[in-house]
Amino acid sequence: MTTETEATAAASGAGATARFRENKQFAANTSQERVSTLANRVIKAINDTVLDEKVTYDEYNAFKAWLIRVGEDGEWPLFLDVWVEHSIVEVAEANRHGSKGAIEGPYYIPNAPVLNNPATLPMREDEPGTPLLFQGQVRNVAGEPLAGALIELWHADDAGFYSQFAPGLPEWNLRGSIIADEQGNFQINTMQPAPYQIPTDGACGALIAAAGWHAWRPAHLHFKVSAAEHQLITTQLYFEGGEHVSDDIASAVKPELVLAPTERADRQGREVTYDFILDPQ
Ligand code: MBD
Ligand code: FE
Repeated sequence: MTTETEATAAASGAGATARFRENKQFAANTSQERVSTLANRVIKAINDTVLDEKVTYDEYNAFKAWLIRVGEDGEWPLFLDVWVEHSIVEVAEANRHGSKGAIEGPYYIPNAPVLNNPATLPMREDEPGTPLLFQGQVRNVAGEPLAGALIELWHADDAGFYSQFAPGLPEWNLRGSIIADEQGNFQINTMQPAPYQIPTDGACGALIAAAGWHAWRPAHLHFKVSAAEHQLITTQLYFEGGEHVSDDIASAVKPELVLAPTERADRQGREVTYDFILDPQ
């Protein structure tokens, strides 16, 4: 048993909440009218549920207690990113033509170490798992290479844990910022991630258990890809045939985002090619 298995909901939730506060700027200039419209709709959706489903006082109090616990466990980022963010992405990319986007999730950290191409993500000397060579090109929608594009990649390890959100992992384990070459090409060596399980000991885990759902996301790689004068895309890639590719609890899998790696000629792991296409700004 490694120290990673001691990861707790409260620790990863508190980390995700603190990170969110540090990183995000909020839409402070939203009009009164817009706030009123959105708040009224959410409140109405809850009231409609109560009336349609004839929610009892016991159920209302269980709901209230659960909401309080979500905050105590620091799991608002996790809850929202698992059950809401996929719709935000759908709205955000309605008019984009480049590569499909996917949810960011709660575990992005900006300013990971910059690595020149070809790159190897920071990892432990004895990092467990199957080596994965991830390579491709960044282009614009006209098919022209985007020299010097930035590919930020972060993902879980072979046990399903993210550095900085589980104990016992080096700070930047399996996180890096890779600069594509003059042809927009990149080659990144990493380790195949494992599926991710929502912490079972927090408020989200309690909801999942009470509802009889499963707690899993398929194995995935997270990306932010950007280039001058182009729209940044946030996306994820998955692995064909992997567990939970067809029933991701976060509803974030799209067919265009499923990779089919092949065994490398040198038999030193697997490799796959995927190109990122960015829309103009
Ligand atoms: C993850 O790794 C993730 O990507 C999302 C969206 C939610 C929880 C954990
Ligand atoms: Fe993730």
